[in-house]
Amino acid sequence: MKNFQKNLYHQLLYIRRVQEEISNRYHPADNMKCPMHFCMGQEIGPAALSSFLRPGDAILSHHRSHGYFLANKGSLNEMIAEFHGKETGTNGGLAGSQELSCTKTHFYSGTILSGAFGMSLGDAFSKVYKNENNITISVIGDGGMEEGICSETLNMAILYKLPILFICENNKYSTHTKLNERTEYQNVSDRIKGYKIESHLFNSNDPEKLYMLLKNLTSKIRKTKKPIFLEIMTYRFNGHVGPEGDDHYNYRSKAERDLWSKKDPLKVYRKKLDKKFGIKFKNFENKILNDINKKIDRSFAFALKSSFAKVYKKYNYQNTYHKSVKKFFNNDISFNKDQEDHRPMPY
Ligand SMILES: Cc1ncc(C[n+]2csc(CCOP(=O)(O)OP(=O)(O)O)c2C)c(N)n1
Repeated sequence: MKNFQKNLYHQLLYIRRVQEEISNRYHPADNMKCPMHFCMGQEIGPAALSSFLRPGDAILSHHRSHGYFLANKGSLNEMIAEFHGKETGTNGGLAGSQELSCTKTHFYSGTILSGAFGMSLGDAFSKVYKNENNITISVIGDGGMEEGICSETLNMAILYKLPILFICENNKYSTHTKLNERTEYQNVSDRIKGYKIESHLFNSNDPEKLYMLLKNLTSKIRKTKKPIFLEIMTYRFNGHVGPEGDDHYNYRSKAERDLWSKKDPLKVYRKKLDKKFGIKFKNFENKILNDINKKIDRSFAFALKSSFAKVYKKYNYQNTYHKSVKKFFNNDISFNKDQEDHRPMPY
Protein backbone atom coordinates (compact mmCIF):
# COMPACT_ATOMS: atom_id res chain seq x y z
CA MET A 1 0.00 0.00 0.00
CA LYS A 2 1.27 3.44 -0.87
CA ASN A 3 1.49 6.11 1.81
CA PHE A 4 -1.12 8.32 0.17
CA GLN A 5 -3.57 5.39 0.16
CA LYS A 6 -2.91 4.73 3.84
CA ASN A 7 -3.42 8.37 4.67
CA LEU A 8 -6.58 8.62 2.60
CA TYR A 9 -8.20 5.56 4.13
CA HIS A 10 -7.09 6.61 7.61
CA GLN A 11 -8.69 10.04 7.21
CA LEU A 12 -11.95 8.60 5.88
CA LEU A 13 -12.17 6.11 8.72
CA TYR A 14 -11.11 8.62 11.37
CA ILE A 15 -13.75 11.19 10.40
CA ARG A 16 -16.46 8.51 10.16
CA ARG A 17 -15.60 6.90 13.51
CA VAL A 18 -15.49 10.23 15.34
CA GLN A 19 -18.94 11.08 13.96
CA GLU A 20 -20.32 7.67 14.90
CA GLU A 21 -19.03 7.93 18.44
CA ILE A 22 -20.34 11.47 18.99
CA SER A 23 -23.68 10.28 17.67
CA ASN A 24 -23.68 7.12 19.84
CA ARG A 25 -22.70 8.98 23.01
CA TYR A 26 -24.97 12.02 22.58
CA HIS A 27 -28.08 10.37 24.08
CA PRO A 28 -28.99 9.31 26.67
CA ALA A 29 -25.93 10.76 28.45
CA ASP A 30 -26.86 14.27 27.27
CA ASN A 31 -23.49 15.65 28.29
CA MET A 32 -23.26 17.36 24.91
CA LYS A 33 -26.09 19.79 24.33
CA CYS A 34 -25.20 21.72 21.21
CA PRO A 35 -26.90 21.02 17.86
CA MET A 36 -24.72 18.89 15.59
CA HIS A 37 -24.56 18.74 11.83
CA PHE A 38 -22.86 15.42 11.16
CA CYS A 39 -21.12 14.69 7.86
CA MET A 40 -21.41 10.91 7.69
CA GLY A 41 -21.30 10.01 4.01
CA GLN A 42 -19.57 13.28 3.10
CA GLU A 43 -16.05 12.45 4.33
CA ILE A 44 -14.51 12.19 0.86
CA GLY A 45 -13.90 15.95 0.51
CA PRO A 46 -12.03 16.61 3.77
CA ALA A 47 -10.21 13.25 3.62
CA ALA A 48 -8.86 13.89 0.13
CA LEU A 49 -8.00 17.51 0.90
CA SER A 50 -6.06 16.81 4.10
CA SER A 51 -2.78 15.90 2.35
CA PHE A 52 -2.61 19.23 0.54
CA LEU A 53 -3.18 21.60 3.43
CA ARG A 54 -0.11 23.51 4.54
CA PRO A 55 0.42 25.35 7.82
CA GLY A 56 -0.94 28.85 7.29
CA ASP A 57 -3.72 27.79 4.90
CA ALA A 58 -7.13 28.65 6.23
CA ILE A 59 -10.45 26.81 6.09
CA LEU A 60 -13.69 28.74 6.35
CA SER A 61 -16.49 26.24 6.51
CA HIS A 62 -20.25 25.99 6.62
CA HIS A 63 -22.02 24.37 9.59
CA ARG A 64 -21.29 20.75 8.51
CA SER A 65 -17.69 21.24 9.49
CA HIS A 66 -16.42 18.35 11.63
CA GLY A 67 -14.69 16.57 8.75
CA TYR A 68 -12.77 19.66 7.67
CA PHE A 69 -11.83 20.50 11.25
CA LEU A 70 -10.31 17.03 11.71
CA ALA A 71 -8.71 16.92 8.25
CA ASN A 72 -7.02 20.21 9.11
CA LYS A 73 -5.29 18.58 12.12
CA GLY A 74 -7.72 20.11 14.58
CA SER A 75 -7.32 18.66 18.07
CA LEU A 76 -9.89 15.94 18.76
CA ASN A 77 -9.59 16.53 22.50
CA GLU A 78 -10.42 20.19 22.06
CA MET A 79 -13.26 19.49 19.64
CA ILE A 80 -14.97 16.99 21.93
CA ALA A 81 -14.42 19.26 24.95
CA GLU A 82 -15.99 22.10 22.94
CA PHE A 83 -19.10 20.00 22.34
CA HIS A 84 -19.30 19.38 26.08
CA GLY A 85 -19.24 23.13 26.85
CA LYS A 86 -15.86 22.81 28.58
CA GLU A 87 -13.27 25.54 28.98
CA THR A 88 -10.63 23.26 27.38
CA GLY A 89 -12.60 23.29 24.12
CA THR A 90 -11.40 25.01 20.93
CA ASN A 91 -13.53 28.02 21.80
CA GLY A 92 -13.55 27.68 25.57
CA GLY A 93 -16.83 25.78 25.38
CA LEU A 94 -18.84 28.72 24.02
CA ALA A 95 -19.13 27.84 20.33
CA GLY A 96 -20.28 24.22 20.25
CA SER A 97 -20.44 22.40 16.94
CA GLN A 98 -22.06 25.07 14.80
CA GLU A 99 -19.42 27.75 15.37
CA LEU A 100 -16.48 25.35 15.83
CA SER A 101 -13.35 27.40 15.17
CA CYS A 102 -9.67 27.30 16.03
CA THR A 103 -7.25 30.17 15.46
CA LYS A 104 -4.23 27.86 15.96
CA THR A 105 -5.13 25.90 12.82
CA HIS A 106 -6.83 28.79 10.97
CA PHE A 107 -10.14 26.98 10.96
CA TYR A 108 -13.44 28.85 11.17
CA SER A 109 -17.01 27.70 10.76
CA GLY A 110 -20.34 29.33 11.39
CA THR A 111 -24.08 28.96 11.59
CA ILE A 112 -24.99 31.92 9.42
CA LEU A 113 -25.48 30.23 6.10
CA SER A 114 -22.86 31.39 3.55
CA GLY A 115 -21.32 33.82 6.03
CA ALA A 116 -17.97 32.01 6.05
CA PHE A 117 -18.10 31.87 2.24
CA GLY A 118 -18.19 35.68 2.14
CA MET A 119 -15.48 36.00 4.80
CA SER A 120 -13.10 33.83 2.79
CA LEU A 121 -12.59 36.86 0.52
CA GLY A 122 -11.05 38.88 3.35
CA ASP A 123 -8.91 35.97 4.47
CA ALA A 124 -7.54 35.40 0.96
CA PHE A 125 -7.06 39.13 0.39
CA SER A 126 -4.92 39.35 3.54
CA LYS A 127 -2.72 36.52 2.21
CA VAL A 128 -2.13 38.38 -1.05
CA TYR A 129 -1.61 41.69 0.76
CA LYS A 130 1.00 40.14 3.07
CA ASN A 131 2.59 38.32 0.15
CA GLU A 132 2.05 34.90 1.75
CA ASN A 133 2.01 31.73 -0.29
CA ASN A 134 -0.97 30.26 1.52
CA ILE A 135 -4.44 29.58 0.20
CA THR A 136 -7.95 29.82 1.59
CA ILE A 137 -10.41 26.94 1.44
CA SER A 138 -14.05 27.97 1.50
CA VAL A 139 -16.57 25.19 2.08
CA ILE A 140 -20.30 25.50 1.48
CA GLY A 141 -23.39 23.39 0.69
CA ASP A 142 -25.73 23.52 -2.32
CA GLY A 143 -28.34 25.33 -0.20
CA GLY A 144 -25.83 27.93 0.96
CA MET A 145 -24.98 28.67 -2.67
CA GLU A 146 -28.49 30.12 -3.09
CA GLU A 147 -27.66 33.08 -0.83
CA GLY A 148 -27.00 36.42 -2.56
CA ILE A 149 -23.64 36.90 -0.84
CA CYS A 150 -22.23 34.01 -2.92
CA SER A 151 -22.67 35.97 -6.12
CA GLU A 152 -20.75 38.93 -4.71
CA THR A 153 -18.06 36.66 -3.28
CA LEU A 154 -17.40 34.81 -6.55
CA ASN A 155 -17.34 38.03 -8.52
CA MET A 156 -14.82 39.67 -6.18
CA ALA A 157 -12.69 36.53 -5.91
CA ILE A 158 -12.00 36.39 -9.64
CA LEU A 159 -11.79 40.15 -10.09
CA TYR A 160 -9.18 40.50 -7.33
CA LYS A 161 -7.46 37.21 -8.24
CA LEU A 162 -7.69 35.72 -4.80
CA PRO A 163 -6.20 32.29 -3.96
CA ILE A 164 -9.37 30.52 -2.87
CA LEU A 165 -10.48 26.95 -3.40
CA PHE A 166 -14.27 27.02 -3.17
CA ILE A 167 -15.67 23.60 -2.33
CA CYS A 168 -19.41 23.09 -2.65
CA GLU A 169 -20.62 19.83 -1.14
CA ASN A 170 -23.78 19.15 -3.12
CA ASN A 171 -25.76 16.67 -1.04
CA LYS A 172 -28.91 17.73 -2.91
CA TYR A 173 -30.80 18.88 0.18
CA SER A 174 -31.17 22.18 1.94
CA THR A 175 -32.48 20.97 5.29
CA HIS A 176 -35.40 18.87 3.94
CA THR A 177 -35.95 20.48 0.55
CA LYS A 178 -34.50 18.82 -2.53
CA LEU A 179 -32.49 20.76 -5.09
CA ASN A 180 -35.01 20.17 -7.91
CA GLU A 181 -37.73 21.82 -5.80
CA ARG A 182 -35.52 24.89 -5.33
CA THR A 183 -33.64 25.61 -8.55
CA GLU A 184 -33.74 24.80 -12.26
CA TYR A 185 -30.03 23.98 -12.32
CA GLN A 186 -28.99 20.71 -10.69
CA ASN A 187 -25.25 21.35 -10.70
CA VAL A 188 -23.95 24.41 -8.94
CA SER A 189 -20.73 24.32 -11.00
CA ASP A 190 -22.79 25.00 -14.19
CA ARG A 191 -23.98 28.27 -12.71
CA ILE A 192 -20.46 29.32 -11.71
CA LYS A 193 -19.24 29.45 -15.30
CA GLY A 194 -20.84 32.88 -15.75
CA TYR A 195 -18.42 34.34 -13.19
CA LYS A 196 -15.48 33.26 -15.36
CA ILE A 197 -14.09 31.16 -12.53
CA GLU A 198 -12.56 27.80 -13.38
CA SER A 199 -15.02 25.22 -12.13
CA HIS A 200 -15.03 21.44 -11.76
CA LEU A 201 -17.70 18.87 -11.05
CA PHE A 202 -16.62 15.79 -9.11
CA ASN A 203 -19.22 13.04 -9.41
CA SER A 204 -17.56 9.85 -8.24
CA ASN A 205 -17.11 7.85 -5.06
CA ASP A 206 -13.45 7.09 -5.72
CA PRO A 207 -11.39 8.92 -3.08
CA GLU A 208 -8.18 8.45 -5.09
CA LYS A 209 -9.68 10.36 -8.04
CA LEU A 210 -10.60 13.26 -5.78
CA TYR A 211 -7.16 13.13 -4.18
CA MET A 212 -5.50 13.53 -7.61
CA LEU A 213 -7.87 16.33 -8.57
CA LEU A 214 -7.26 18.24 -5.33
CA LYS A 215 -3.52 17.79 -5.70
CA ASN A 216 -3.71 19.62 -9.05
CA LEU A 217 -6.21 22.25 -7.98
CA THR A 218 -4.43 23.28 -4.78
CA SER A 219 -1.03 23.56 -6.49
CA LYS A 220 -2.59 25.54 -9.35
CA ILE A 221 -4.14 28.03 -6.93
CA ARG A 222 -0.81 28.44 -5.12
CA LYS A 223 0.86 29.21 -8.47
CA THR A 224 -1.74 31.37 -10.22
CA LYS A 225 -3.37 32.96 -7.13
CA LYS A 226 -6.69 32.59 -8.91
CA PRO A 227 -9.80 31.03 -7.39
CA ILE A 228 -11.17 27.65 -8.46
CA PHE A 229 -14.62 26.26 -7.72
CA LEU A 230 -15.10 22.55 -7.08
CA GLU A 231 -18.49 20.93 -6.69
CA ILE A 232 -18.51 17.50 -5.03
CA MET A 233 -21.63 15.37 -5.48
CA THR A 234 -22.22 13.65 -2.17
CA TYR A 235 -24.88 12.45 0.26
CA ARG A 236 -25.39 12.73 3.98
CA PHE A 237 -26.37 9.48 5.72
CA ASN A 238 -27.43 11.19 8.96
CA GLY A 239 -30.33 13.58 9.44
CA HIS A 240 -29.87 17.29 8.70
CA VAL A 241 -29.17 18.00 12.35
CA GLY A 242 -28.52 15.12 14.67
CA PRO A 243 -27.98 12.76 16.18
CA GLU A 244 -31.69 12.08 15.80
CA GLY A 245 -32.60 10.87 12.31
CA ASP A 246 -35.19 12.73 10.26
CA ASP A 247 -36.15 10.22 7.60
CA HIS A 248 -39.55 9.81 9.25
CA TYR A 249 -40.41 13.15 7.57
CA ASN A 250 -40.20 11.21 4.28
CA TYR A 251 -38.38 13.97 2.44
CA ARG A 252 -36.07 11.47 0.73
CA SER A 253 -36.93 7.99 -0.47
CA LYS A 254 -35.55 4.78 0.95
CA ALA A 255 -34.49 3.77 -2.56
CA GLU A 256 -32.38 6.93 -2.81
CA ARG A 257 -30.81 6.37 0.62
CA ASP A 258 -30.04 2.74 -0.20
CA LEU A 259 -28.46 3.69 -3.50
CA TRP A 260 -26.11 6.19 -1.85
CA SER A 261 -25.34 3.81 0.98
CA LYS A 262 -24.10 1.31 -1.63
CA LYS A 263 -21.97 4.09 -3.12
CA ASP A 264 -20.48 5.05 0.28
CA PRO A 265 -16.86 6.10 -0.56
CA LEU A 266 -15.56 4.56 2.68
CA LYS A 267 -17.14 1.16 1.94
CA VAL A 268 -16.16 1.22 -1.70
CA TYR A 269 -12.57 2.21 -0.97
CA ARG A 270 -12.31 -0.40 1.76
CA LYS A 271 -13.41 -3.08 -0.69
CA LYS A 272 -10.94 -1.88 -3.30
CA LEU A 273 -7.98 -1.86 -0.89
CA ASP A 274 -8.99 -5.21 0.57
CA LYS A 275 -9.13 -6.78 -2.89
CA LYS A 276 -5.80 -5.29 -3.91
CA PHE A 277 -3.76 -5.77 -0.73
CA GLY A 278 -5.58 -8.53 1.19
CA ILE A 279 -4.00 -9.35 4.56
CA LYS A 280 -1.66 -6.35 4.41
CA PHE A 281 -4.69 -4.06 4.24
CA LYS A 282 -6.53 -6.00 6.98
CA ASN A 283 -3.58 -5.65 9.36
CA PHE A 284 -3.29 -1.97 8.56
CA GLU A 285 -7.00 -1.42 9.11
CA ASN A 286 -7.03 -3.27 12.44
CA LYS A 287 -4.12 -1.20 13.66
CA ILE A 288 -5.57 2.20 12.71
CA LEU A 289 -9.05 1.29 13.91
CA ASN A 290 -7.62 0.39 17.29
CA ASP A 291 -5.64 3.66 17.42
CA ILE A 292 -8.65 5.73 16.36
CA ASN A 293 -10.94 4.11 18.93
CA LYS A 294 -8.42 4.70 21.71
CA LYS A 295 -7.96 8.30 20.62
CA ILE A 296 -11.73 8.83 20.68
CA ASP A 297 -12.05 7.28 24.16
CA ARG A 298 -9.25 9.52 25.44
CA SER A 299 -10.90 12.62 24.01
CA PHE A 300 -14.23 11.87 25.71
CA ALA A 301 -12.43 11.21 29.00
CA PHE A 302 -10.57 14.52 28.58
CA ALA A 303 -13.84 16.37 27.91
CA LEU A 304 -15.65 14.82 30.86
CA LYS A 305 -12.93 15.63 33.36
CA SER A 306 -12.49 19.22 32.09
CA SER A 307 -14.30 22.09 33.80
CA PHE A 308 -17.33 23.84 32.40
CA ALA A 309 -16.81 27.28 30.93
CA LYS A 310 -17.31 29.83 33.68
CA VAL A 311 -20.38 31.37 32.08
CA TYR A 312 -22.11 27.98 32.18
CA LYS A 313 -21.19 27.46 35.80
CA LYS A 314 -22.92 30.74 36.55
CA TYR A 315 -26.13 29.55 34.85
CA ASN A 316 -25.85 25.99 36.17
CA TYR A 317 -25.55 24.62 32.63
CA GLN A 318 -25.41 20.99 33.73
CA ASN A 319 -28.98 21.10 34.92
CA THR A 320 -30.65 23.27 32.32
CA TYR A 321 -31.44 20.51 29.84
CA HIS A 322 -35.18 20.47 29.86
CA LYS A 323 -36.68 17.30 31.28
CA SER A 324 -39.32 17.28 28.56
CA VAL A 325 -36.70 16.64 25.88
CA LYS A 326 -35.78 13.41 27.58
CA LYS A 327 -39.43 12.51 27.96
CA PHE A 328 -40.08 13.29 24.33
CA PHE A 329 -37.38 10.95 23.16
CA ASN A 330 -38.77 8.27 25.40
CA ASN A 331 -42.18 8.88 23.76
CA ASP A 332 -43.62 9.69 27.19
CA ILE A 333 -45.41 12.80 26.02
CA SER A 334 -46.99 14.17 22.89
CA PHE A 335 -46.89 17.86 22.17
CA ASN A 336 -49.92 20.08 21.92
CA LYS A 337 -49.89 23.68 20.85
CA ASP A 338 -49.96 25.05 24.40
CA GLN A 339 -46.76 23.29 25.27
CA GLU A 340 -43.36 24.64 24.47
CA ASP A 341 -41.80 22.45 21.80
CA HIS A 342 -38.33 21.40 22.88
CA ARG A 343 -37.59 19.16 19.93
CA PRO A 344 -34.33 20.09 18.21
CA MET A 345 -35.00 22.60 15.46
CA PRO A 346 -34.64 21.15 11.96
CA TYR A 347 -31.95 23.74 11.08
C1 LIG B 1 -28.77 33.00 6.88
C2 LIG B 1 -29.35 31.65 7.27
N1 LIG B 1 -30.49 31.25 6.70
C3 LIG B 1 -31.02 30.05 7.03
C4 LIG B 1 -30.38 29.24 7.94
C5 LIG B 1 -31.00 27.90 8.32
N2 LIG B 1 -30.26 26.81 7.69
C6 LIG B 1 -29.27 26.17 8.34
S1 LIG B 1 -28.62 24.93 7.45
C7 LIG B 1 -29.66 25.22 6.17
C8 LIG B 1 -29.61 24.37 4.93
C9 LIG B 1 -28.25 24.36 4.35
O1 LIG B 1 -28.19 23.50 3.26
P1 LIG B 1 -26.82 23.30 2.52
O2 LIG B 1 -26.12 24.59 2.35
O3 LIG B 1 -27.10 22.52 1.28
O4 LIG B 1 -25.94 22.47 3.53
P2 LIG B 1 -26.25 21.05 4.18
O5 LIG B 1 -26.95 21.31 5.47
O6 LIG B 1 -27.07 20.27 3.21
O7 LIG B 1 -24.91 20.44 4.39
C10 LIG B 1 -30.51 26.28 6.44
C11 LIG B 1 -31.54 26.80 5.52
C12 LIG B 1 -29.18 29.71 8.51
N3 LIG B 1 -28.50 28.97 9.39
N4 LIG B 1 -28.67 30.90 8.15
